[in-house]
Amino acid sequence: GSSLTRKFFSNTTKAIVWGMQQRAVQSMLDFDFICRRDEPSVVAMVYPFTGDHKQKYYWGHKEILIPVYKKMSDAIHKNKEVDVLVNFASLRSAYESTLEVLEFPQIRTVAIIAEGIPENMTRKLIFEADKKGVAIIGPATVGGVKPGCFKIGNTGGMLDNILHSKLYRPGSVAYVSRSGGMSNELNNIISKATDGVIEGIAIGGDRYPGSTFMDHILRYQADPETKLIVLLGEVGGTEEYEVCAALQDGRITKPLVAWCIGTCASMFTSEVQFGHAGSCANSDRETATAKNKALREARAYVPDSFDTLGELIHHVYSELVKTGRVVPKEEVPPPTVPMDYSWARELGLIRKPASFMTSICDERGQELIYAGMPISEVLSKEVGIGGVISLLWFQRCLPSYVCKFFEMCLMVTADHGPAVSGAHNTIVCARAGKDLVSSVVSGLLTIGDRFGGALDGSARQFSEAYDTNLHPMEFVNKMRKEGKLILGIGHRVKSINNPDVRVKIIKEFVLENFPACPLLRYALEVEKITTNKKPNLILNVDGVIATAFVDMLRNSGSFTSEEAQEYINVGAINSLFVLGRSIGFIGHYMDQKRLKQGLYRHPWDDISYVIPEQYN
Ligand code: Q5B
Repeated sequence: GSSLTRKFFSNTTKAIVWGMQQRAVQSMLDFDFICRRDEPSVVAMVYPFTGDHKQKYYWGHKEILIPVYKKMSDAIHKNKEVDVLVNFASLRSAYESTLEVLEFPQIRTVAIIAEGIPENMTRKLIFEADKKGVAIIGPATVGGVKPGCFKIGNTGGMLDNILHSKLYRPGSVAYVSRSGGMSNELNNIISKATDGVIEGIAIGGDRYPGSTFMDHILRYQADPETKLIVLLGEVGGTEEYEVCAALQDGRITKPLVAWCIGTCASMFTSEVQFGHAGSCANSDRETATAKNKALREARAYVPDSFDTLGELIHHVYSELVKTGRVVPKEEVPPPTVPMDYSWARELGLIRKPASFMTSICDERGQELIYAGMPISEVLSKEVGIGGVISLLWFQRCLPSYVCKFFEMCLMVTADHGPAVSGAHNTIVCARAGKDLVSSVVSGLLTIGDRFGGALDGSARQFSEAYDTNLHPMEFVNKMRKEGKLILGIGHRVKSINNPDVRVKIIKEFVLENFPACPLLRYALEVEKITTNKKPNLILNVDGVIATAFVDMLRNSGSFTSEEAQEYINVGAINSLFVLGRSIGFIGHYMDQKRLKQGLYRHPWDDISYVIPEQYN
């Protein structure tokens, strides 16, 4: 590894992050903010799989944009002040991206997060970096932290952890560990036992770390602000013996507290490979116990176990304070960083009225739920389309005769030929080259009081007349007096001489199966009067469905009278025709496309031109 004694990070360090690591970048920016840095430490990201663009991050309360570059060279050339790369590339691309960045002399420190990079490749990277005097932290590490200055990626964990370990301001204790997870524990232990961490590096768990314990310990030795050094070694490797040598030959003079984890390895009868690639003792010398013994003999402060590491650090630190070598600084509270909304909500700290409410369908769980019924049950109970309608439109399971009624209505209204307003529009639209949705919508938009959408008005008119005890004749006369058409009455082509079979089918089913159908019976009385005047003034398909629908709402026992009225008021009665006829419109769209019909133009001989003759 490189023996660089320079400072790696300051409170003006600027870095580039390789990889789309939005959480890590936000965590670095939040750290910067609580450290009271003037500017964010991350100035750019590199991600070769998208084009150049910008990403939004928080800087305290504000939102800022950080550019993402496709090419490393662009990121580096546009940010001359950057000297650190935090490389989140995967084990497959970490080698190449690190080699690439070593071509740019402005980059002085590279943190490699990936675990599992082949050892021969890591060694090549170390060789190249050494030649160029570039420091490498990692691979297989979370990185490191310099309180008050800079944080690599996810080091230190969540913000509350960072605040708890007071990493927002420097202390006087520097540490080096292999493990990233244990570095978090050290942040905690050191913050409790002393005035806090001044710098902490996790060199990573690989057999060939880019920088070594010694590299960092010698940096800490050279830094006048560092008063106490903590080393957390582990089973495997022999580097701790170099630390012993440096303690003995005077290269390390600052107090050094050390512990090697993995002493439990001796309890196993066979050789133990711990989690890190490098944590396996290949000889007695590499065991944690042997290394702890050597460190103790070399004048390091070594506790009896990891459990008392904090006490020992506190003891050594207290001596430094007593002798005046450490003068604890006054605590200044860090600025607050607003908590992320989603996190605060998860912790139950905040609530907010939802801007959206829904009461029919829940797709968040493993299984889609229609009004309380899981979709598997919808299918296993064979509730049919009618059952799905009762769940999604009315939030309840309606009796099976009602579901059957819905399905029959959909079937009889599904289509009534190409000549009716809606189908005609769909066909013209499809022939103009439009898509399915546009063509179907064009047809649906014709549904209204005159064509197919007379159900709502019909339900209203008939129920109002019935509820106010108007005799059918009085109702017909009243409507005529007011110059209003009775909605649900009359048809262009159907009449008593050419009865509408659809009406007959629905009427017979309803009369037979509904517990009561006073409104339909009332409408049939009205029909007797209107057909007496003109044979085409029959109760039409809209009228029969509308009055039966109201009878269902009022007499099925599934709705209160208020609920029944609500559906009439909100215009829900057209629903069955709208849904049914959509089937036909889709059919007409497909048919026109299948028949390869060209653009429709209405023939002139079918248009009567009645232009005012202004100049006569
Ligand atoms: N008169 C449907 O009229 C139609 C009267 C009436 C009192 C009435 C007309 C009407 C109400 C709306 C309605 C749904 C325009 C129809 C449907 C789906 C469809 C369509 C399809 C499918 C037909 C002649 C004389 C006049 C009028 C009087 C007419 N209707 N009086 N109440 N309701 N109905 N729409 O034949 O004295 O001579 O001046 O608006 O329910 O859309 O297949 O085509 O599945 O796609 O053009 O079935 O009834 O009759 O307007 O020339 O009137 O009867 O006042 O009296 P017509 P008009 P007068 S189903």
